[in-house]
Amino acid sequence: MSRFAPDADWLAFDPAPSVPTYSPPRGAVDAHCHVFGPGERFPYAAERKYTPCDAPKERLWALRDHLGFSRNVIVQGTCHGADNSALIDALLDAGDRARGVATVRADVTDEELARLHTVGVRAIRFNFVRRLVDNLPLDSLAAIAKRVKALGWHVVIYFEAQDLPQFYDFFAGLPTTVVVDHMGRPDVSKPADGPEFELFLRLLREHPNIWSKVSCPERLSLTGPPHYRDVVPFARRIVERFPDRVLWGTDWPHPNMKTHMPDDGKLVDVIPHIAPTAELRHKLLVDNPVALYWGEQGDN
Ligand code: 0GY
Repeated sequence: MSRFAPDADWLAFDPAPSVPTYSPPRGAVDAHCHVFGPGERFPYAAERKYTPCDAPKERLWALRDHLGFSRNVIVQGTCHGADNSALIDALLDAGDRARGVATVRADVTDEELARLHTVGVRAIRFNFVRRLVDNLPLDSLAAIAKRVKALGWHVVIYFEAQDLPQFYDFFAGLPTTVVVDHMGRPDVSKPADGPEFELFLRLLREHPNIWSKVSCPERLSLTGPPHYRDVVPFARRIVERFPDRVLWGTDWPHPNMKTHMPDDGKLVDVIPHIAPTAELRHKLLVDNPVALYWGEQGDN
C-alpha cells in the first residue's frame, strides 16, 4: 500500500503519469479534479461511501505543471461530505490559480457562504449518484440553489444517464448556470445517436444555461485505455454542438476506480479526439472555464 493510501478501498493514483503528446494551450484549466485529505489533517466524513487514497494539494499542483495546465477547478468529493476544509486549504494555497466547487447543507449560514466565496468557491455540487450519497431532498437543494445564485455562483450536478428522466424537470428548473459532470454518465454500450443520449442532448439544447464536462472516459469506457475510443463519439458530439458550454478535467485522483488507474498523460491525449480543432480546444480548455470560474479576471 502506498503512503498516500493507508486505508483506501480503491486504487491509488498513478504516481508517474506520462508526459502527454498533446500540449494544452497557454492558460488551460483542469476543470474537474479533487484534493483528498491528507486524512490525518482533514479527516474523511463519517458518512462517506468510500475511503480514498490521500490526494494532497501539492501532488495536484505537480500534476498540473507536469501536464501543461495553468489552473485547477477543485471539486469537493463526497468522501469529505460537507466539510470543505481540505478544499479551502488548497484554494488558499493556490491563490488565483484555482477555484472551488463546494458541498453545503441546507443550514449553511450566509457567513459561511461569504467565506467560501472569499477563498475562491464559485459553485456548489449536487450529487445524485446513488452509490455515493444518501437521498437528497429536492426542495432543500432548490433552496440552496436560490441562495447561491445571489452570489453569482452556479450548480454542478452529478448523475447517471438512467436517472435523467427522473430528475429532468428538476435540472431544467434550476435558476443558475448548471454544469453536468462527465456528460451525465452515458452508457457507452448504447449508440451516441440513440434515445438515451438524445435526452441528454435535448437537455442542453433546450436549456442554454446548462453546460457539460466532457470528462471521465476512464469511468465510462468499456474498450478502455489508452484511447477510450468508445467514449470519444459522445464527447465529440457535445463539443461540436455546444462549443461554448463545455469543460474538461482530469478527475484526478480518480476516486473509486477499481479496475484500472488511468495515466493522466494519456487522458490529456484524448482531448484532440474530442475537440478536433484548435479553436474548439481553446474554448474547452481556456475560454469557457475562465469565463465561468474567473469572470472578468480571465486574462490574468
Ligand atoms: C468523480 C466521480 C466519483 C466520485 C465523486 O464526489 C465523489 O466522491 O465524484 C465517482 O465515484 O464516480 O467525479 O470524481
